[in-house]
Amino acid sequence: MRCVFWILTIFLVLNNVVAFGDDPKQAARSLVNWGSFDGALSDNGLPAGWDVYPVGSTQYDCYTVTDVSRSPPRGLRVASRVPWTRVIAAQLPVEAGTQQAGKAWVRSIPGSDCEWLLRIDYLNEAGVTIGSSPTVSLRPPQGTGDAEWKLIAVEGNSAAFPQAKRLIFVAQQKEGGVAVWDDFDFRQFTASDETNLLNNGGFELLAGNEFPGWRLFTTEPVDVRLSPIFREPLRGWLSVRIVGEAKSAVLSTNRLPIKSGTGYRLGGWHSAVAGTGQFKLVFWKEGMHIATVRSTKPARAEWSASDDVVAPAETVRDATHVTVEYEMSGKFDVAVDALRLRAE
Ligand SMILES: [Ca+2]
Repeated sequence: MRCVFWILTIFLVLNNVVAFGDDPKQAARSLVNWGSFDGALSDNGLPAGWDVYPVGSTQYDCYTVTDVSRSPPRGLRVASRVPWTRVIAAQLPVEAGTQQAGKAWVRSIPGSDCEWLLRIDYLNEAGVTIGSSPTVSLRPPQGTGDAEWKLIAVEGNSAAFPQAKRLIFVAQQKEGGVAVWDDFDFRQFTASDETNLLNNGGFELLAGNEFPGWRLFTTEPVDVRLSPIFREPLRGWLSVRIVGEAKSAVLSTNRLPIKSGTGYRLGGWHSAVAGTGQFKLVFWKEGMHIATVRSTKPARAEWSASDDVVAPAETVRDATHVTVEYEMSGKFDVAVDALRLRAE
């Protein structure tokens, strides 16, 4: 039995090393045609393969400009006077067993009131949308004249929609907004078959500096900042970096409902430029704290994995909810990625 366990463990470790070292998404090229608008444009003023909806409407402007762009020479200026202007950046066949990741940069033209959405839609043979990835939305503070470039990122999994034959990568802009978009990117790659009870455990959904599904708590109003980083040890584009100083700062999910009679295991990757942090599972019965399980592996300078946060079923049998947390204290500059929560 023990022998089988070790063989399985070694297999899993080797398998992970191969998977992490050979990230198909890193190798694949973007499936968006001229995502930075530096190639040939077709009759609709956009690169081939791009579309804008509602078709034929005069209630929006959508054209490339050279005076504002994130990567010169061009960006895509969109002014929406319909409830939503939809820009389709890519439309392609979807293969079974694939995951997708899309991202785009956007900035508002000061004085306009913007709201943006990014999403992947999955279509059946007849071209009807049968499902979507989580939608990531971003709304810069109104009237601030905030003209900083912001990144929006989204990911989807075609396994959720077995009938899907095609997909579209969609950016939407709300009525009243005037903005410039640039550097669209979309990749399709072999899906991971690992189960994960966490949404956005890999920090691949991003709206500016906010990671949907995650919140940062600190004991005092000090400067603790979240930001995306592209130093990428694992599958995907993004990791979260947390920099600051506090007696205690906690990056946490919302309370996730759990099943009674089940144990849980949390895994994740982290690294620290300064200070350190640790993974935690915190169990709740309704609003009451029941138990906390912590990792014993602090973050080090280089990325390292932790898979030691284990809550046996008997310890948490009364719990109704769990929060997945990453806790820091003192002065810290840490990065976290690839959190995975499993029932066992
Ligand atoms: Ca990631």
